[in-house]
Amino acid sequence: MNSTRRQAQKEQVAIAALEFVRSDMVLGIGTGSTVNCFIDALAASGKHIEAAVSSSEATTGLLKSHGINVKELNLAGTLDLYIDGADEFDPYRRLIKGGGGALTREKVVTAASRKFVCIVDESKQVGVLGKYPLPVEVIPMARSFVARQLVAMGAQPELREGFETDNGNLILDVHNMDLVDPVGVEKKLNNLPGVVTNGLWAIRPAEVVLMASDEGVREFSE
Ligand code: A5P
Repeated sequence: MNSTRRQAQKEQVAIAALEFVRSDMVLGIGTGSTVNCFIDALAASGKHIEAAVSSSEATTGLLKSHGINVKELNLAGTLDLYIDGADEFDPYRRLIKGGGGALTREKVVTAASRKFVCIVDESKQVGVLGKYPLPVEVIPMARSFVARQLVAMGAQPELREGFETDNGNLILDVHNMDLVDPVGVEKKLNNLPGVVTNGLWAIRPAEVVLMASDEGVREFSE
């Protein structure tokens, strides 16, 4: 898919997501180019939200540039809704996320939210997760140890060069991980000392995926 078509789909799905937003909400907001379209659409819609809880410094900057009030998660309690993109989604709304490196805060805000509406263009749809390299955030001193464990699992970790997360950590992009059992892999990675977060959303998939295509926006939910 060419970049103009993809951009048009991101804008289309961003507008569709506005239907889930109520004016009294404290809304969780993710990170990435699709979410940036959503923030622009929210600002342009004139819809007022009470505040947003942001998943990254980049998102916080964009929200503030639109005059949207940003609230710390610690002061917000449970959120009704979280809106974010993904790098892949499967038929069970399980995801790979973290291409932008914001996976840890994204997973925390997901967990703090009652409903996760994931917004994607059609290039993100897969039958089985794993073509997109799986991001794993590690504390710096554990980088090599974790990489060896990932190799022992049959995968090929690659350090994301010159990148530091908002939490001061590193990202290993993991190629060729067998993700036929994404829940099992997510649990296994969660248990590796030194791993902060992995980019699998399988234990807690998105409740709703909105996918834009040339035929319009399709909703996947239970
Ligand atoms: C950010 O860390 C990611 O989880 C993003 O949600 C994901 O990479 C999707 O980004 P795009 O909307 O830019 O494709």
